[in-house]
Amino acid sequence: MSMSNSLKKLSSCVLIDLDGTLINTDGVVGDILRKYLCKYGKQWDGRESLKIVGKTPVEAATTIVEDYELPCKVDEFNSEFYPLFSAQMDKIKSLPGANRLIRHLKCHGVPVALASNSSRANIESKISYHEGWKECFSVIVGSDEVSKGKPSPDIFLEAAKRLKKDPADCLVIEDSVPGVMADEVINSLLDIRLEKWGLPPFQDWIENTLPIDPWHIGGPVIKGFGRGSKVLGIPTANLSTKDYADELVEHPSGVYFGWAGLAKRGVFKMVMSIGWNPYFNNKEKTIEPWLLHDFTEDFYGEELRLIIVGYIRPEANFSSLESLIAKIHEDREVAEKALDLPSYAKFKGDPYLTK
Ligand code: ADP
Ligand code: RBF
Ligand code: MG
Repeated sequence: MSMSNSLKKLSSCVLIDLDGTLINTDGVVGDILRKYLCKYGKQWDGRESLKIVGKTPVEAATTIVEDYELPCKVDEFNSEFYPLFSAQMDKIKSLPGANRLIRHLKCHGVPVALASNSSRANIESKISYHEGWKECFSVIVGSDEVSKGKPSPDIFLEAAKRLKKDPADCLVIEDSVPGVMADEVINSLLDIRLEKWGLPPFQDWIENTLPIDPWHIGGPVIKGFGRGSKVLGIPTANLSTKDYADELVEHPSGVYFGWAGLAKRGVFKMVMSIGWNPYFNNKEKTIEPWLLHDFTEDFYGEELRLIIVGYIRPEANFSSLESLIAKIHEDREVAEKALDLPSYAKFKGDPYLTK
């Protein structure tokens, strides 16, 4: 996810991309292609979605037909793919922070243009499944309305023109477009600080935490890498990730907090990392909750229930182990304090935690 602003000066409006930025199109596209390619005896490699999301319809189809050596023409592929895609459009979910962002901009009267490589008709269908979204965009530009799609700047220039703004006054929010330079790269929409770009700041951060829609996960505590207590002095009761594959894709990596329940031991405050732990460069996304309590024994295999109520920061890399440890202790203090606020404390009694 990147944000770019050509001169890094104050912006008065926003040009925003749709697929991969506001909605998670990959999931539905992947499901369709997995089945579709079977027909030709080919197997969909999920990583390919990186190559096609954000492309114009013709470019995306060309990539698939060529990469999989399909015995059909690009327009034949498209005439079969689009009806399947349209039938599944209602299943495309908004990305975390998308609703919050566009509603905030609308509420503060900041003009927003939706600038996407999809066709205009497809953009309109996709957003029709998200209540209140259409009204949030003053302008919509699709790739069929300009001569060249992204990474050519035509779509953005046309969007600025229709907003009656100078392109230099526009903040562009976009997931990665190859070949486009960004002024700032962020991990997810949760990390946008609009005030940096001269736009009205979000007012929903409380005491350095961002409330999220509570997320419930639970399962037996599994063995991790064996380094939490040993290397960091910070034990983390890992949960299996394969049981939450879909949720993990949906939730940005980062540091979160909430409540943790162990049926025989009680309910405890908890701060956790979800992600690849850049300092250790894990190959897989892990879920690592640190329960803020001194236990006298391990509890491997016990059912651990979590209600994740807020977000603190993106995962980071550190120049030393000491600085990683110091940051995690800072996260602990933030979480410990925030969880006493009524809006977070109220989840402590939720029966999900101990049932
Ligand atoms: P692993 O790599 O196997 O996860 P850790 O060194 O991270 O090992 O230690 C985690 C284990 O320590 C947990 O699975 C749990 O059994 C135990 N443990 C003890 N105290 C805590 C705590 N406060 N928070 C989380 N786990 C704890
Ligand atoms: N690891 C990182 O590489 N970068 C981080 O920013 C980071 N933040 C963490 C925050 C918390 C609250 C916790 C509990 C862990 C964090 N870790 C982070 C993960 C830590 O590396 C992990 O617990 C160990 O790798 C043990 O498996
Ligand atoms: Mg652990």
